[in-house]
Amino acid sequence: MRGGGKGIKCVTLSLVQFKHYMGPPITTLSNSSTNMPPAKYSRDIMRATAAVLLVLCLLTIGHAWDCQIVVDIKNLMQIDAGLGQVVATDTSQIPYYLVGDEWVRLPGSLRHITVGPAGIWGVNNGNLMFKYVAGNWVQMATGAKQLDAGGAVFLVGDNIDDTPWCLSRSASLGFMGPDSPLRGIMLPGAVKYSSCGPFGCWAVNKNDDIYLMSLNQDCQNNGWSHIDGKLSMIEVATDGSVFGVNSAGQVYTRDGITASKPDGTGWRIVPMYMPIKHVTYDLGRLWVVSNSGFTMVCTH
Ligand SMILES: [Ca+2]
Repeated sequence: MRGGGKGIKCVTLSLVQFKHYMGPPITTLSNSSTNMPPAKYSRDIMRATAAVLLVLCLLTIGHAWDCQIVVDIKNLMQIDAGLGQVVATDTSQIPYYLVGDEWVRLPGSLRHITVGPAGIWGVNNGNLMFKYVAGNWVQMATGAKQLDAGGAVFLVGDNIDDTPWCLSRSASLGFMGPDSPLRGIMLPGAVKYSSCGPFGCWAVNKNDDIYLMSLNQDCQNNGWSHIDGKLSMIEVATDGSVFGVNSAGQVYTRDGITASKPDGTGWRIVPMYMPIKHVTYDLGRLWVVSNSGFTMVCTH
């Protein structure tokens, strides 16, 4: 399936118009002997219009994503990709890890899972937080609603009251069980979903307002900066790319993000044929989960 978006539809439309302008209506005009010059003029205008439309649409297609439905998994709740790995949970709270085309079931029951430089982490229905260690889940003492291992060194979770916090690089990498030293540092503000990358952590609050914070490996920071727009979830890739979904199910990506301009330059829509509830990006692949339970992987 090509779910890449308006670019494909646009070319189809312009070819139909092109055919329409170059076909029978033009001939009819040309054959009406009473009015040759205007007919030729009209034909030229129409040709030019069709050509311009075609060029515009080909420009659009340059930004389009080509999406394929992932047929081997259904009813995903959420998906996360990082460092070449892909993990997901479904609506029955079963965690999965992608191997080849096969979605291998991981042990336990989770409603949120994340993979990245900080390892593989998850949260269960009771807001208990776990790290994947030697093929099993070991529990961390702190509760969380959602967390992200996508930062270069640390992860940020959101407690059930939306209080964000940060685990230092040494604590997140070194965590191996209940006896590990644990120093979570509370962050200011209230966020419902957050995700970290090499140039900072992005978050959204309960009003879908968007914020960005830069943290060092010991969680030192200068607070949140407000970013324009509204999103209901947001994910940062290991390369710093940012993708999010708004309450209408539209997917957006942030343009112009660099180390020296971590907030980028503006939002750009990623056209999708159906409403999307979750998105993640890693190594050229955009993974999306639709409201209706389809999972698609998109490239461009
Ligand atoms: Ca992530």
